[in-house]
Amino acid sequence: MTLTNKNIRSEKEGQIGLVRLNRPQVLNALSCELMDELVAAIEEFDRDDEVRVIILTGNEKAFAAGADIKEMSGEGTVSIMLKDRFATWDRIRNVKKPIVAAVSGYALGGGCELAMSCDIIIASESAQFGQPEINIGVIPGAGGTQRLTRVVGKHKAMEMILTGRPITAREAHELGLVNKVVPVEIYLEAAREVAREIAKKSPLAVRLAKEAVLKAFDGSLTEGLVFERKNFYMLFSSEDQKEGMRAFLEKRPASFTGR
Ligand code: DAK
Repeated sequence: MTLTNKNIRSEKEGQIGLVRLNRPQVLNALSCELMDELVAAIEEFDRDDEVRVIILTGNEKAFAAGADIKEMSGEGTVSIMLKDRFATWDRIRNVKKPIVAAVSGYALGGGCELAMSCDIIIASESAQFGQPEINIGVIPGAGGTQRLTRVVGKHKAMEMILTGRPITAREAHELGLVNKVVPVEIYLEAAREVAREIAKKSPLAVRLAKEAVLKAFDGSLTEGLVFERKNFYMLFSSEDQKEGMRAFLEKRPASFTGR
């Protein structure tokens, strides 16, 4: 069974629920509409008793190049707070079944955060992970400062978040951000392989194991996310956010003033 929405495709492969981001013209930029469709598809597989593991993927060139900058560029602090888009992202945290991210190409900004919201990450050799928000005058807003720091440690997270420079799949593997790096031709198959292995286990044990592992990250993660959100919202009052996003859309270097 294959379901095609405007921005995603989802199909059931026996016990695996496969969701593909499908906005290739903008490197799978995560628009609000795409996120709504994506989360609805994941939740449907989470409810489906036949499905044991969910795989989330993009295409060879891009897992996702981040939130949709065009959509975000006109936002101010109040408008972006009122839209409460984080509510959609939070729903991914409540998914009970394991989610395997199969990442090739760009996993940047919200794309990197989306991969980190999954439970296992299989990367192709061409994958690159990064938090480049600093280049457009903002900071990671969907958990990047918290999740990346917990996985790779303070100094590497600082370097990635403050310089905006991405890392290769191999570096990500060395840092423990990625489970496995494989040639681009087989990254999706490698994700299926691990999904099939997990699908053989007791679904109840898998569910409780996932819940318990995530507990190790919780507690102050919630506080951290609230803190990060406050700062993220605040930046939408700045001239630098407007300039950074405008410069990206106009394909020119940004000129930041610190205001
Ligand atoms: N948004 C919108 N369009 C994008 C995009 C993005 N993030 N990334 C790429 N595109 C578009 C480009 O504008 C271009 O469109 P056209 O010019 O063809 O119309 C098309 O995709 C192809 O991109 P390029 O021509 O730039 O392709 P290149 O191969 O030259 O470069 C690149 C690839 C990935 C290096 C480059 O596209 C790039 O730097 N992209 C932006 C990466 C980035 O800064 N990502 C972080 C965005 S901020 C939130 C949740 C999450 C977030 C925020 C809020 N809430 C719940 C409130 C997350 C924020 C972010 O992710």
